[in-house]
Amino acid sequence: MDHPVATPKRSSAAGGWGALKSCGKHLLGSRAPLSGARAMLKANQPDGFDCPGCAWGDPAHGSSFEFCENGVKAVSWEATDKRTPPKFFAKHTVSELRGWTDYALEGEGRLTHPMRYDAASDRYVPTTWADAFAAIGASLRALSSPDQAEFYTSGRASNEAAYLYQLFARHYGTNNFPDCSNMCHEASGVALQAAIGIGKGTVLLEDFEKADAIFVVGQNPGTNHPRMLGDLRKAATRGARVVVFNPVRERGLERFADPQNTVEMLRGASAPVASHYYQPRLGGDMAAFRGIAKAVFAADDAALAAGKPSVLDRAFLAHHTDGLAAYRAVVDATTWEAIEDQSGLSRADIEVAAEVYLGADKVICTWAMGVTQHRHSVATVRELANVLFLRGHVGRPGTGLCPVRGHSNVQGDRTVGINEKPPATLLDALEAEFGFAAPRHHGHNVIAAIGAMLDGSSKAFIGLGGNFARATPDTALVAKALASCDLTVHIATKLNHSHLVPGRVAYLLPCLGRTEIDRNPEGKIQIVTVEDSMSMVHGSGGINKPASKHLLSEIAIIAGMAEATVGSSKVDWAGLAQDYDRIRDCIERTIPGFSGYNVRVRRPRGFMLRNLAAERNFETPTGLANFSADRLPEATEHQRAGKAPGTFVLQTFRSHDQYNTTIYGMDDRYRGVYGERRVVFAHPDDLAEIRALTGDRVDIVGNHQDGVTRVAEGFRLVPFDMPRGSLAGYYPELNVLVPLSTFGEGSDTPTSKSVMVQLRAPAAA
Ligand SMILES: Nc1nc2c(c(=O)[nH]1)N[C@H]1C(S)=C(S)[C@@H](COP(=O)(O)OP(=O)(O)OC[C@H]3O[C@@H](n4cnc5c(=O)[nH]c(N)nc54)[C@H](O)[C@@H]3O)O[C@H]1N2
Ligand SMILES: Nc1nc2c(c(=O)[nH]1)N[C@H]1C(S)=C(S)[C@@H](COP(=O)(O)OP(=O)(O)OC[C@H]3O[C@@H](n4cnc5c(=O)[nH]c(N)nc54)[C@H](O)[C@@H]3O)O[C@H]1N2
Ligand SMILES: [Mo]
Repeated sequence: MDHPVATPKRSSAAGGWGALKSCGKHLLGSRAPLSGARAMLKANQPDGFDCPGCAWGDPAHGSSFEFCENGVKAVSWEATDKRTPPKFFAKHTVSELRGWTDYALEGEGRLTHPMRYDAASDRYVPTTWADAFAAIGASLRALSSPDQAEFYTSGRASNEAAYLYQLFARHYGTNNFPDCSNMCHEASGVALQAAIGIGKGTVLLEDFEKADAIFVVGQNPGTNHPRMLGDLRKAATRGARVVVFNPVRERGLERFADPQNTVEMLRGASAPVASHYYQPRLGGDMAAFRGIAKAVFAADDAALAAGKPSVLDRAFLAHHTDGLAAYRAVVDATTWEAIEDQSGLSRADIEVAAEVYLGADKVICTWAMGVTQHRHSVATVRELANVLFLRGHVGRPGTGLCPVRGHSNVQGDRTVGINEKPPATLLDALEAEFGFAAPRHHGHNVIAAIGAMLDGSSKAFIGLGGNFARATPDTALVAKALASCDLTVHIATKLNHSHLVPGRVAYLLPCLGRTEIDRNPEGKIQIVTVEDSMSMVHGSGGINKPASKHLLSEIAIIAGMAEATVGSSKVDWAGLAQDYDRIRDCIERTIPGFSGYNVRVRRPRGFMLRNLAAERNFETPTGLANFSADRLPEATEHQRAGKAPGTFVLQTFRSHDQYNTTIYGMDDRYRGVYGERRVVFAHPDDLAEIRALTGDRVDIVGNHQDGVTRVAEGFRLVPFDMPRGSLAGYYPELNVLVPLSTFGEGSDTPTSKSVMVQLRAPAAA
């Protein structure tokens, strides 16, 4: 029995002419139409750079230009000809700049000179690279323990930069590696490691061409992984079922017009993507998938009772998995009533999803932040894996688990050692290769790093990219944490709010972006490498002229800081920075899977890191894929909010015009919002009630009962197709409401998708 999606009322599909128009606007708006357009032609090409937009894989065949509106925005953002030179900083004090929006700060363009914060004038002033490195080295050496320093990584850093960075920090003596991944897919890594013995997905891009059903859970690919939408659409067109779980009706998942398809563009046609669209409550996915499992077990019991073959993959379950009996017991013990209440979906609807699952020979399940940013995210990802195990949908063509990564190299950074809990094998390998004693005790993740800065036990923060102050919860507290440091260092391409809460000694170090040519002192062009969501490692070389002649590569900056801090007796930092092939050789000798790195990475599509789980070789302690047997949470935030009158649960997501804390523009075209970001989406019936009490604008007030007052003021209410009792709005503006005190069990990820709030009328102006 099918359950087709109703034709959306909004007239136009995602993609299409709107996307093309928007691209033109962004290329022109960045005032770099030529270099931006030329750069776009080289994005994700064998001889070009890896698109900094997202971590979706590249097609195996053809070098056809893969069009992506948001890739254009990411590239033109970097290839802008606007600059933020020293004279800009001479004009504006840091206190004044703190009053600017994220949009306005980055709108000033690329940073051009290394800058030092001068407290007396409250300004950043130009400095030299040599002075900056010397001062940073001196400050780090002055700390009483290396564990007083935090080494943050944002997931855009290349394998080479990330490897050198972890080498520097470990040589210096700490495993403090807070990482954007702690706020992102940490739950996926933790859950998959336990379930299948590797914290990564098992799917290749080719599998999307073979799957019969693709479950897309808690993800908005139309905005955040537009190239994935093309693959989903192709699958839908050849008849595969695309089953969406998302509380919000996201237009890109409903219909998509492919901007690369001329006929479609001229006809104004578009194709449906989702065959089934379920709108669970926030945090209701574990319950929904538990319901699918319940229906699958019931179907199996019925088949066996009728003397028919089992609907489960009994051979896979017997030879490759552990824990089925305990899982079955916990599924049996979970009532339909609990499942319906927590998921917000009816038993009948869930049974339809189970029929799709049972009717498919090959199933893929993808997910992203809608799954990973809750308290019970690890248990939820395990439940997705449980359900796929039942019919052997791991390690077979056309099947698998697919956490869709965020930053373009967040997966690679982990692979090469950005990990606060490093395995002993990595530390042993580093010691054998370089001859220093690597620290053995675990370090800080994001939540721990913030806590340590706040209580004074950490005194230095180094940021390899990113925007720590805006990406993390409780914005004001994190700003206080950074400002209380003895040393803050930010390696960045554009100015952001993290740079405006300087420590006692503070440096802002501008680096080359991925689109720019990186030459070593002898003039040789260097390439870096990245790993995508499908474990493919490939090269990336810039083609644009650097934004300023004073820029250094991230690698050169890390090498400079390292040499000034720990000296060169064990590691030849300058030599490594001079030729990245040498860094790759070190990676090859110390990290498994990189044999022949320098040769293989120069092949057109790079190479795939061996993923044993994809071969049904599960490196868990049991040597088997492990079922989990977690109970559903007692109550999700949505359920708790439902019981407290006037309380809502808020999710913070991305608009179509942003890249994390980088705001490209004020529109969210697919959701019909233009010219503003201070909006909050609500169900029309809730909206009517709220409006009656508050009017059109509201203040959103945190309701976490942890003693902290949190308010986001003056948000306009927008009606949207989503479950009652929930709200949605944009990150990073709403991070003032996300509490540091609530985080994922086993993942420590802030619960950005289930924030308890109340609404009130704005205080009269
Ligand atoms: N253009 C662009 N591309 C990006 C980024 C960007 O900001 N801009 N960011 C990059 C990064 S770092 C990441 S991690 C990814 C993020 O990619 P996504 O995970 O797609 O990012 P979000 O915008 O947070 O969207 C979350 C989606 O999950 C849904 N959701 C929220 N809560 C729940 C829930 O409880 N259950 C279910 N089933 N759904 C839920 C929301 O309605 C929304 O559609 O994108 C990457 N790519
Ligand atoms: N409430 C809420 N909070 C969230 C999320 C959410 O969904 N809701 N999502 C979380 C997620 S998934 C993530 S990944 C984090 C993101 O957290 P981060 O990775 O810390 O943040 P970004 O906004 O991606 O970082 C943008 C900055 O990176 C710098 N930059 C850009 N390109 C380069 C480069 O090539 N090199 C260097 N060195 N710097 C560069 C620029 O200065 C830019 O200002 O935020 C998390 N925070
Ligand atoms: Mo992310």
